[in-house]
Amino acid sequence: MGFRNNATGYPADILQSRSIIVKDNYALITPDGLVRNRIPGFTNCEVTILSSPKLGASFVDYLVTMLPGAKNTAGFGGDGVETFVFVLDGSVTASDGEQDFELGRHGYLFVPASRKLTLANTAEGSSELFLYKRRYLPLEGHTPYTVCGNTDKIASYDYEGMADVQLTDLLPIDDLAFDMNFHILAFEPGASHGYVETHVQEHGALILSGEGLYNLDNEWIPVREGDYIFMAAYCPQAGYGIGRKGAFTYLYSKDCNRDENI
Ligand code: UGY
Ligand code: MN
Repeated sequence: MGFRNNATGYPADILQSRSIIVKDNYALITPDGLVRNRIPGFTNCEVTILSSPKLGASFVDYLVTMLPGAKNTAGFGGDGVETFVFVLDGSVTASDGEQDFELGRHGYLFVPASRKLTLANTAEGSSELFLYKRRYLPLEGHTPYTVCGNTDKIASYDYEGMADVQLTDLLPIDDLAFDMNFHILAFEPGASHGYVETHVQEHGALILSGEGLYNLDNEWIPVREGDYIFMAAYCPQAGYGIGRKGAFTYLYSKDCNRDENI
């Protein structure tokens, strides 16, 4: 159901939803309930806002369908706001105002808060993007920089000693200039976290493939490709890869490298 899977009009069954919203704690947002948001600067784009401060997040996540000819030339972020784009499907030209980057499927670009991100669809059809912005927390003597990559070309590594759980880091993990990172976790069917995490960092997670059983504040919830999960600070969290659809993988953001204020 819903505009993202072209299933509008009367449903075959009663109205129902798998989405769960517990503000300031966690949310499961399924594709079915998403609606279009018109955002100034995004021309020929269908934009949906996922996490936002209204949900309890310090960041904003978006899904963007760039229709043929779509662009954002006004620029996204900048003036203290860092941005990140990940290509789920299709191809775009992304720029940090100084250099253009051609991003294909699973390509990404991080643009530091001193610059704006601009976008143009280069696919013949539509391109699907995951987009992120957050106010940057500066650290004296450290300056973040533009990072471009493609997750199909980055080596993953065993997650906390478990070979059937693979972790990929999208941004540098050894540079204090970065106040957040993006990662991909991939669980083979039957694999899981080693413990239920409880931590101060927040996550926005988009499930890229497979099915999982996810623990959010000690509720076990089935999730699958296309679902989006918000985990607020201190929300207990863990997952199992389940189902017959291959690895359960998700792209997620995590704040890092900063102390908490008192
Ligand atoms: O890095 C993390 O905190 C990650 N393991 N959390 C998660 O997958 N929910
Ligand atoms: Mn975590």
